[in-house]
Amino acid sequence: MLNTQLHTQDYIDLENQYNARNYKPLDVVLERGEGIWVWDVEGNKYLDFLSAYSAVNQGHAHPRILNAMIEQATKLPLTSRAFRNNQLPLLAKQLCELLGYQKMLPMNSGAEAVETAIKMSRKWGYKVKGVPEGKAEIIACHGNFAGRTTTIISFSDEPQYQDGFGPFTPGFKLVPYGDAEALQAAITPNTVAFIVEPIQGEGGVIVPPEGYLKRVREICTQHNVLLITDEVQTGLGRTGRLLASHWEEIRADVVTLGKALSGGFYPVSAVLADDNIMGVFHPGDHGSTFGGNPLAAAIAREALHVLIDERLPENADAMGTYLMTSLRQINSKHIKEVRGKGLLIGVELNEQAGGARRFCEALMHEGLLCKETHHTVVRFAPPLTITRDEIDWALERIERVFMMD
Ligand code: IF1
Repeated sequence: MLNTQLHTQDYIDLENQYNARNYKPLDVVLERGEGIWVWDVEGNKYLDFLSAYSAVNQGHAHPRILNAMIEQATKLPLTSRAFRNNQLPLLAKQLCELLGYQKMLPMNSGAEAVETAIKMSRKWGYKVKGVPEGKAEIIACHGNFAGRTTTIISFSDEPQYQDGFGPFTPGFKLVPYGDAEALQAAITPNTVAFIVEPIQGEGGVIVPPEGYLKRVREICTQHNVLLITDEVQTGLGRTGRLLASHWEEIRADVVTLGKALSGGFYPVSAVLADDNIMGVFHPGDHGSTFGGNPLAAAIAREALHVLIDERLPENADAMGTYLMTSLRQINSKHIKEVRGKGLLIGVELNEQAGGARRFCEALMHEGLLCKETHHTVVRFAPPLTITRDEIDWALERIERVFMMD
């Protein structure tokens, strides 16, 4: 079967027949991407307003990252960590210097970075803080999202993410998001860490009150609790700063990164921390076959260079402000609130709007791809390379769609 003869419906049928039904994607079958644009198998062009959940902050198929990938792929893709390679040390130095940490630990998916942060803070709790063995507690927030592993879903409060997957990993406690005093009240002598997204993405693009992270930082310091910021989605320019926590000028003890760390070419994630925390890991304690492989490291090195050279956080800040301001001016009966930071924007719809999905489908027919979250929120997160003219192009279509009945 030559795939040049297949059309949209054929791919949908094949996927439905042979692939697990754990997603319900829009019925668009993409085959090519360049910058902010993607093309489907029928030749239709779309503006990608999701950026693979912020993994392609640098735009699709960025030529510089592509070259780095090809060059490394032809030389040496994988060594395993049983041997050293000549890419990982350079990525480690670059990432640590860029974000101001003493050490990094490379993994692949965002969930693995979070798992690593959890293991690291538990071990820090026992070996450094002196928490009795088996008693470590980690506090997270209601509405959190940090991935799909069994341990991570153990602290999810989204029923669907847990349903049928127990028994769960103990040792987690939830507090309301945006409420620093609730965190303070929940801390016990056995609390080792607080894990928080600077903006909750999956939770519906929830921006906490100003000063929240600053206060959280103070509380964690005061109680000798590690502050873990999960910047897998908000990190690397998305919100208009290199890290979203830079908006409040705070420095977390542990940072998780993923998604855009590779510009979308490859799954690459990392955890950052200083020696006094990362030092709890000794040879053999933790690892991954693919984590820190030379292909991943070469891609991530270039993906980071592109972010800086093209001033993508700055562009996200400027374009995000413009997009958000313009969205707020749309006079639609369906829109309840527009919120976000930089180019991570959520449009919350009214109860009567009939759900966000139909707006995403209508936007797709207008040539704009985006994804609903939590049924009532349409999320807008284009690549950070987007220009003002391109935002105007999008706004014209967004406005038309939000004016429908
Ligand atoms: C899915 C949303 C985005 C994340 C944060 C860790 C991870 C994620 C803050 C794990 C992943 C994803 C995964 C993807 C959908 C998605 C998502 F819709 F759930 F909310 F991005 F907006 N921390 N987010 O947002 O990273 O292991 O996936 O690499 O699971 O369907 P991962």
